[in-house]
Amino acid sequence: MKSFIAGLPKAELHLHIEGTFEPELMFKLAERNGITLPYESVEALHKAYDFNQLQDFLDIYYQGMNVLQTEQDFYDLTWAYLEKVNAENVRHVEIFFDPQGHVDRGVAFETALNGIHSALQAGQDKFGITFGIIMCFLRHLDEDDAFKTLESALAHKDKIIGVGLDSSEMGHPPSKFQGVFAKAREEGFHIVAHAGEEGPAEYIYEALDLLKVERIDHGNTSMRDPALLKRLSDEQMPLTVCPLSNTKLCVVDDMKNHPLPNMLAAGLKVTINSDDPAYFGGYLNANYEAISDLINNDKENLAQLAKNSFDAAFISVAEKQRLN
Ligand code: ES4
Ligand code: ZN
Repeated sequence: MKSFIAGLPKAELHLHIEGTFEPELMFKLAERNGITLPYESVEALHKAYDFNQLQDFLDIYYQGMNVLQTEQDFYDLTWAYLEKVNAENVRHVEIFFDPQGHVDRGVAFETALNGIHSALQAGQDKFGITFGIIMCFLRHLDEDDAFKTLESALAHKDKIIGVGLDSSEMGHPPSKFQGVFAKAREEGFHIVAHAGEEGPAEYIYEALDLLKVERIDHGNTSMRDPALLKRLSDEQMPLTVCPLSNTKLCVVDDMKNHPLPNMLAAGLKVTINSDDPAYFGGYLNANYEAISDLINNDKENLAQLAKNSFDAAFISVAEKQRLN
């Protein structure tokens, strides 16, 4: 099954580039930038990756990204990810970055964006991996801050295809960002949002109705609402599901109880993704492997999930057919 999964052409649609920051590279860049990490070793850092909920992870994730200072750092981070997924037969990536996580500590929007973009361009040239960049607003910050971030992005529409919403979900519903997403839509950006990872099904309705998302990132708590499941199925609204993230952040208590089979039974357009692979213990193939048993190691089901990843991507029909 491992080799079948490895051989499938796949797209990754839910990946935070800052979440691909492996401890080894973190220590290397910390040294290059004269930063002392609050951990003695790679092993000590690994040991800190023990989370009971989303916020536990986010605290460590924001601490880790402090090491990223220069355009070269962002390039090296992105390049390391591309080398990994190229070996996994990932053919297309749509990756998130968190501009506010950098700008708020004095690193220019362009430093992050240009480093990420030039590595993706090099990856397309060398490996043939096509790409899009989606910037996410941090939902724990206010809407004014998101508006400022959107303003910064307008000069870079050639490099940014979409806008998303991430960070601490509880207490920060999509409705808080209705205005800035309306503006992002007017400006022609694709729209996605994390919803229903920890937050209630109500947040998924808000993402659909108020933000007018084209995909739901996670969407797990839709399982509690049959009417919502019917709607997601009727609309064939893609869900970017992240199995290893779900168990690592205790959204799901055990992979045996992952809702994926029920999502498929409900007719949802599910895709499999890695979210923050350096923190959650596996890249894309590992996420497919994690759920393979749950769908009886059925090759047709696995191939369908991979096909869904192209169907749900922000690419033309011709590209979907070429890549899949
Ligand atoms: C995230 Cl797993 C997850 N959820 C919400 N925000 C995030 N940012 C990075 N990873
Ligand atoms: Zn995510």
